[in-house]
Amino acid sequence: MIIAITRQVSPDMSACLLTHMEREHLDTVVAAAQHDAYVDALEGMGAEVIRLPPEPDHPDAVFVEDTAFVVDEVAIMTRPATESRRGERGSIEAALAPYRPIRRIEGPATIEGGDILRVGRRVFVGVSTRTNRDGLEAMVRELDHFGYDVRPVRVTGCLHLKTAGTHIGDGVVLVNPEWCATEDFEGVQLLHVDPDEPWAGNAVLVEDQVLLAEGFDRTRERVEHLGRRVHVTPGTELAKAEGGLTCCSLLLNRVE
Ligand code: CIR
Repeated sequence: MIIAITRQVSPDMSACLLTHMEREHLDTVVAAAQHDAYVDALEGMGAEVIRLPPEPDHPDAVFVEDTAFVVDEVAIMTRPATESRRGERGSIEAALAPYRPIRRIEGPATIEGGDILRVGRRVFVGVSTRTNRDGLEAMVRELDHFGYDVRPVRVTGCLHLKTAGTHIGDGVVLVNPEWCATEDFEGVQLLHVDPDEPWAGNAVLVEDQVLLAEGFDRTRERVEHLGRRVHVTPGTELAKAEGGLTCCSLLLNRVE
């Protein structure tokens, strides 16, 4: 069973951080409806969803993925690069504490969950504007003794590594090769997104099912061609805050 920790959209979401995108009008009512659809989709895929209340003082708090990285052995609280996002961590740590021992990344490391891509026992860490080399090294220290092989991947054209690519099961990473150094991926198979769908690489894997954002039909065909069952959900309003699908949940295996 997969547990998905989610958090409702902040009423102040339109004040979100933006790095690679221009600010557009963001309708928080539409964003909240899309978030509800996302939660429904996760439930439809068999996840048990925990819905945390919104954080009115943290516009980006819906993007819970960035505050932690969870494996079966441990939950590691990250250290977001922007001070404004660090206050999101307390409530996430409290939500994770019943399930995992907690570790915390300390400065000068900065690292955000959107830059951490696990494929089995390999953990790829995006070196980006949000995750620095100290962040990478901190992850090696935290995970090496559990037998995880942690390696860097250079992020070149987007916010986080997982904006560019995500694991869609069986060691396959769905990726936009324009946005990260794909030669840094070792030991995985790459499936490129359709070149006309640059944002399609951010997919959520629940067991053996894949959730894609609506509107990426050509990439969807590529994923289905691999035999995956694909679900879709609307993500346009959340995308205006530079967030994708993975950002909106922290997934963990229920470990007995
Ligand atoms: C930020 O800039 O931090 C938010 N507006 C978007 C975070 C998206 N998170 C993710 O890709 N994991």
